[in-house]
Amino acid sequence: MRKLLLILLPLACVVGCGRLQPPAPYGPCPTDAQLRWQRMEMNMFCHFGPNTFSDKEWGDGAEPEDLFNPEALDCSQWAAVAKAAGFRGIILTAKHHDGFCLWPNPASNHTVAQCAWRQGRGDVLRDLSDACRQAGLAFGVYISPWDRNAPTYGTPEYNQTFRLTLQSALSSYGPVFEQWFDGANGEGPNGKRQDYDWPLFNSTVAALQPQAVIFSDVGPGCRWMGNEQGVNGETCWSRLSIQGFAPGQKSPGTATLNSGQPDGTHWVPAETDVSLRPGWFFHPNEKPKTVEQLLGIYYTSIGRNSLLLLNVPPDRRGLVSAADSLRLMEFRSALDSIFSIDLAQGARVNASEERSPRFRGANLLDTCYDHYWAVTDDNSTPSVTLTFPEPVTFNRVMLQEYIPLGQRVEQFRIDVMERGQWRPLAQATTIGYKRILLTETVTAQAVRLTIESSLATPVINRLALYWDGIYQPPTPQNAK
Ligand code: FUL
Repeated sequence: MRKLLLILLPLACVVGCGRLQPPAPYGPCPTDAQLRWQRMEMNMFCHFGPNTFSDKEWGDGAEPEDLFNPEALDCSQWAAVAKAAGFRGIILTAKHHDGFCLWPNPASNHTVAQCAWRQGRGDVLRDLSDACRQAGLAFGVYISPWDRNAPTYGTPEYNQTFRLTLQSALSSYGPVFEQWFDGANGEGPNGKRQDYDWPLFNSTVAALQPQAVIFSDVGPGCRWMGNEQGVNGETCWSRLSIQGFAPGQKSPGTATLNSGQPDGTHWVPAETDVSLRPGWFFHPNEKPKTVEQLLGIYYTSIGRNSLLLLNVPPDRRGLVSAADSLRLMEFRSALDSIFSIDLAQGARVNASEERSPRFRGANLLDTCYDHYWAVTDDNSTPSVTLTFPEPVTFNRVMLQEYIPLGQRVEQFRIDVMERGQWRPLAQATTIGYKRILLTETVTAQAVRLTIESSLATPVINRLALYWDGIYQPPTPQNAK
């Protein structure tokens, strides 16, 4: 008997203690900076520069510096609009393809320092980084390697010029949360294309701003999701195999970028860049998207495991236009009206299994990010039922995987109980950081989530239900 105890006791401890421990991470996982970035959910993009004044989308680099003349520039107004709309950070086109630098870049002769605006002493990066700091917003920069003005573009020397450009932009304006690299690689003033030195560019950013998440078609911090319409894949993995690929023409196909890869070797989550207006730069004749369109984009970006980077182009005065700020406030109030009441709160939660009381099913209703539901390691198909004191009416189901431990779920379903009968409501593939399902309107006594397939034991930290009376998803009849 003693012998048996001696064998069984350590065994029980191994099993029991394992249940007390969190599940082991699965596959590549986000860094702290990537996790912080993902949790920002919605950031503002600002395309601003000579194109704002020439009414173009791509300048040719020959624009006179004095064209840039935002007489009423007020970055604190941009920040105030961004803050009120619920953005967490702002990314500015510090240098677009025309090469004009919105800050006095010593590595270029085509900058704010060469123009009459503010007697050559203006600095939009200074103004915006200060305004962001004061408003409690993060600050990021877009810097295009394609340069239609730089005389050395198309020669190895340009890579060094671009390194100095990065050095100047990234060392004088405080912390930068995201460095946005455009993969565009057209011809420069001498008709040549540049062979970009991406390892040099990325290492320069990493040395100066180690916390900055680097965006490009293939990361390494986050990836382009393959289109500029705001539509991520219904299946969207945050993993991607990036070895042997580069931004631009050497990137994986757009379909791969749109859905990521379940077996991808790196954590490179999707970012959705899309403009509030038809163009990226401000054009007086264009109008902002409708609230309906913005809600649609919200669902196909944030609702499909992506961060939303919404472009709000300041106008020629250097201000966010009244039409745009009004539309953003309408968008914000629509989001608040949909997502401020989680109809799942107050439900009784019954999980098919709980790893231990610490990882109980009720954690799904707990809004603390680090509280999640988990089961034992060999169980990858658990289910959990929420039973309501009174039937609830909803048409949106929101789920979150606890991504610090990786992304796992590859198929799940939602069933509902109406008048004592269970019936299927929805089935979908990935969850990731956040997934929002658009369902028919249903009044249910209970809701059941079943994980049907998962690459490793699932780790889910949120299940919420909402009612959206504003956005009508396209049906086959009304789809364009
Ligand atoms: C593209 C650019 O060519 C567009 O002008 C814009 O900046 C967009 C965000 O990225 O590659």
